[in-house]
Amino acid sequence: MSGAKSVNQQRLWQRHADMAKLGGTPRGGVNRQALSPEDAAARNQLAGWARARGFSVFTDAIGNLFVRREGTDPAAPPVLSGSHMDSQPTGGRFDGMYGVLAAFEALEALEDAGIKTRRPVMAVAWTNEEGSRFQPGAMGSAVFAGTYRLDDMLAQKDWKGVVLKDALADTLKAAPAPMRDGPPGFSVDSYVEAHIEQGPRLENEGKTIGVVTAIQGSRRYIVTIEGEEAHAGTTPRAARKDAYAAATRLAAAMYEATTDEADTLRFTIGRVEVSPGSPNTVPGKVTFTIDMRHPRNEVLEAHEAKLRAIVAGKAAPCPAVIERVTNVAPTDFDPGVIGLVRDKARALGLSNMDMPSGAGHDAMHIAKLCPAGMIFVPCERGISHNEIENATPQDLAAGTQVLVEVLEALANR
Ligand code: HGY
Ligand code: MN
Ligand code: MN
Repeated sequence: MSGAKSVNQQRLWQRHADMAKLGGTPRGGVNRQALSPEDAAARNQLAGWARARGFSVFTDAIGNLFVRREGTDPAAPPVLSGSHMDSQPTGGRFDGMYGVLAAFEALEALEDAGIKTRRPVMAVAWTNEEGSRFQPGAMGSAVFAGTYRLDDMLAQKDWKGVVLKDALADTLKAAPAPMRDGPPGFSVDSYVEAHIEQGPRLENEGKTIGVVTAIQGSRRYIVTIEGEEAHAGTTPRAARKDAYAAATRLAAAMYEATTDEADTLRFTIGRVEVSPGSPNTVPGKVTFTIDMRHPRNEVLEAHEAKLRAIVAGKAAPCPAVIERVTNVAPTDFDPGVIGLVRDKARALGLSNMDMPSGAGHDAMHIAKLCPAGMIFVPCERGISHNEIENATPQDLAAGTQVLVEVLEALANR
């Protein structure tokens, strides 16, 4: 029996429904933020399913959760597949979770088909991919790849001041798993991540499988503007150091400076904090986040210079600083893995197309360690990072069939 034929569409769909209850929102989405009780519940759920199948489960010092199916050569570097279970605050039930459940379904399908692989095959749920609670995002995979230092990440705080180290300790206490000794990271033969596209191209072109060739570059910043609290009724405009007025000048200039004809540059101000946040006090401090993306690093570089010039020139009379929090270069995936994904999709008679990824994924860090690639499936109207995110059981199963065939080929080469 082939691995693909053992993919169980109903089981996979039901697992999504079970996981969507953990952090489920009234509109049918999920709010399962990194290292929250909901995240811990998802970890326990996955570990419980894994143990019931006789797979081994372990975690590492940044909380990445691994499920291992043994190979005939246990010392061989494993083939790894997975994604993330943390979500945006108003997230969908498929972003990240599909990649984790597809990887787990692949392990189950190999088991059900009685397929032996030389290399172990592993599923992984990376810690804090979204970076919406704790920055930076794709944290667990980046620490695993040696891009970010573990201690630096443990010291990160969320918007309420909670230290990541404490949130991680609480999570691992609520979702206990054997801890792998030593710093995160081990030798991996290859990595393949399944994910919903989070864009409309597959649906528009009527294709089932996205053969992902690359991920665009992404940079994240925090702008901090210092004003001076003052009375809203008595303080003349000429005497004000209004941090929010300065923020609006900066933001307006930045939107202008990042509006490109081809509409390929992505510029987002997603979070703004105004303090003290009182209606009748002139804001004394404003911070806002910037998320900027483009397929070419030199374009990001050039636009970063523009942002810095705007902050330096348009915030007066309020001093302002811009700090770069992340800088992930564009990722090109391994031609061998790309070819394997395309060949297996074809062999399964699934329509497919090569495409880059607009969204960031854990694969961008793991691609630094080993040959890596991604498999996309469509999501309804390309909507994601939204509670109405949707996908079909058929497409999820199709992507998983390609995944299990690719993993088996990689594990036996
Ligand atoms: O932001 C991203 O691209 C990813 O969905 N976290
Ligand atoms: Mn994701
Ligand atoms: Mn996401």
